Amino acid sequence: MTIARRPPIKPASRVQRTSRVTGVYAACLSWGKAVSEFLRAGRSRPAIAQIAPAFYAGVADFNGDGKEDIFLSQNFFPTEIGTPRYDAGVGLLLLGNGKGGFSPMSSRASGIAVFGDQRGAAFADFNRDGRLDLAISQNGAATKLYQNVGAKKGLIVQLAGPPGNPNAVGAQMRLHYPGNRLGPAREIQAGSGYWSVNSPVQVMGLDGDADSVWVRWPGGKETIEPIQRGQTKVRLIHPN
Ligand SMILES: [Ca+2]
Ligand SMILES: [Ca+2]
Repeated sequence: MTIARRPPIKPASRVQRTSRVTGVYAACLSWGKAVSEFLRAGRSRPAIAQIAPAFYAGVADFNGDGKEDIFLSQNFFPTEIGTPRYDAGVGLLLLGNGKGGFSPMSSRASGIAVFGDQRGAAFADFNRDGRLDLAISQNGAATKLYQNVGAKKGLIVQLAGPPGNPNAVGAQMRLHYPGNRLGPAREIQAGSGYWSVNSPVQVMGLDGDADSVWVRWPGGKETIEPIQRGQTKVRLIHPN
């Protein structure tokens, strides 16, 4: 893995101006076991993750090691009169160890440095190279798009859902490995934080040679799709 030697993520482009604040949030208690583990385990919650409020906590495998990581968008500028703005964060990537522990990456190591009033964020593999990319919005400033250049490539999984739900929102998926070992669960969701949504096309990090993809579809049906060693993408269709 090259993540320690060069930044895994680099700025790709500025996208657009973002929204204005319409509410006040102390912190974003987002979804996923990874987030709940992170919030529950004080020993795994490093100080740098607490130096500013976070509006977005996204769970995905940003370095492609098969273990879920967390990205926090940070800061909050429009505080009440008499309270200084919270501006100590630059966006924080925390690498998971698969056991509920998370280690923060420095901005220099991750390549992520957003100095403004961060709000929503979303992940997607916009260039389809098997590495998950990240967009981070700011209140009153440009949205930043970071292209992941250091992650190990993962398996791109696209689901075709049932009528009325073409992206299979609500589906869960896990990679299966020899020895009946399962990777972390990923869920397709229709919202991922403040005015943002992740791509329904998932990049599943590989922790070895997976042999199949397990999916629990909206409605409860379960399928197991074999995959070949070295396969880079798979498209699965809802079992009507
Ligand atoms: Ca990871
Ligand atoms: Ca990518």
